[in-house]
Amino acid sequence: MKIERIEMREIRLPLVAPFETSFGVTTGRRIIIVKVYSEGQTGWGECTCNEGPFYNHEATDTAWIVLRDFAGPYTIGREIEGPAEAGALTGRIRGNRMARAAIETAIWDLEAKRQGVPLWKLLGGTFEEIPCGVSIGLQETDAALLKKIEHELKSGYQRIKLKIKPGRDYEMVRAVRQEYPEIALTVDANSAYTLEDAEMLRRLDEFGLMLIEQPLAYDDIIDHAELQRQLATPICLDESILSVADARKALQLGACRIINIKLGRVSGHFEAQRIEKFCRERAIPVWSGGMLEAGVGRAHNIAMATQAGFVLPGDVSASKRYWTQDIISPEVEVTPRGTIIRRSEPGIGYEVNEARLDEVTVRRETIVA
Ligand code: OSB
Ligand code: MG
Repeated sequence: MKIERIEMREIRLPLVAPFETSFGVTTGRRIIIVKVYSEGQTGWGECTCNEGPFYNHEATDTAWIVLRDFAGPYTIGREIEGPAEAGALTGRIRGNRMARAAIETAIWDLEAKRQGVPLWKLLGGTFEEIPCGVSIGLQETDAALLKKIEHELKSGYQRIKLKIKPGRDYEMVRAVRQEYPEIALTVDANSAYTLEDAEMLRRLDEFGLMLIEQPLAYDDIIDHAELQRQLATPICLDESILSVADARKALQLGACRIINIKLGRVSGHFEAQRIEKFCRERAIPVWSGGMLEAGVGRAHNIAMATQAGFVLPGDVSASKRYWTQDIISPEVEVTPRGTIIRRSEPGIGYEVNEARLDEVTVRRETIVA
């Protein structure tokens, strides 16, 4: 297989509600969507980086340059056996995994369409439906947060994740636990703490959280290992895990007991599969993270999460939680039991709504041999 053409475009999509984390507020997304062409087939990928370099080093504009000037040209016209080799074409690029993954994942979609099979099947997925949770951003007040939680539970979501930061942590989680003593509850700090906060983090143990996500620095596993020794609550790493090598080192050190896999953060489906397998063989649960994706990225996450190691509810929720209108058809829907049912159509299983895509596109670039 040879990729003959890559079209990239930036779209702008306002979020239905602002999303606040410890590193900032997002009100609208600037997303790069990639379409790859080979022998009459096409495949779609989404670059999952944020607008600014605050979650990790990547940002929409830097990803645009990496895609246009490096990852795209390195991919075009090169003969590969299949999508498992796509990542290696851009492997000399350091970091910038979300930019690289936009192309890598698009090639997986293309290959699945070429074979006429759903992407989940090509990936070896087994689950017919995947369990879903929601990630709720920081709210002004506990009352506002409780109202959001009530709404999401009524929709059927199986797990609630709360964003926390210094000053919005122990008391806030206590207020939620008082109202909902039984629900599956997690918290995500996005690296807002240091070991000096260990005492407060230890006190969170009393709330029986399913996990605490990335409490310490994005590039640290040493301090996380120290913290995990002090906590009963399992630590789940997000930002710190970029590869199966990172997963191996983190688990070897005892820096976490659970791993969140984000396709972009780990450079695409190939590396995500390696992490899933490594963790599954060691009974380490994994789950699909989310990056406020539009439909293409969301569809890839759904396919990924059908793989057997994805035993915990993911941050993969319905399109309507984010967008007034998504870029795919049908939009992603969640069942009343809080699951998403895998699709039987070839590739990612959702049609890209190109008219909708054109409507929200602000720039384009085409890369050809
Ligand atoms: O840490 O999981 C995170 C969104 C943007 C950046 C980082 C994170 C998140 C989320 C949202 O938690 C998950 C989603 O609903 O897509
Ligand atoms: Mg996270």
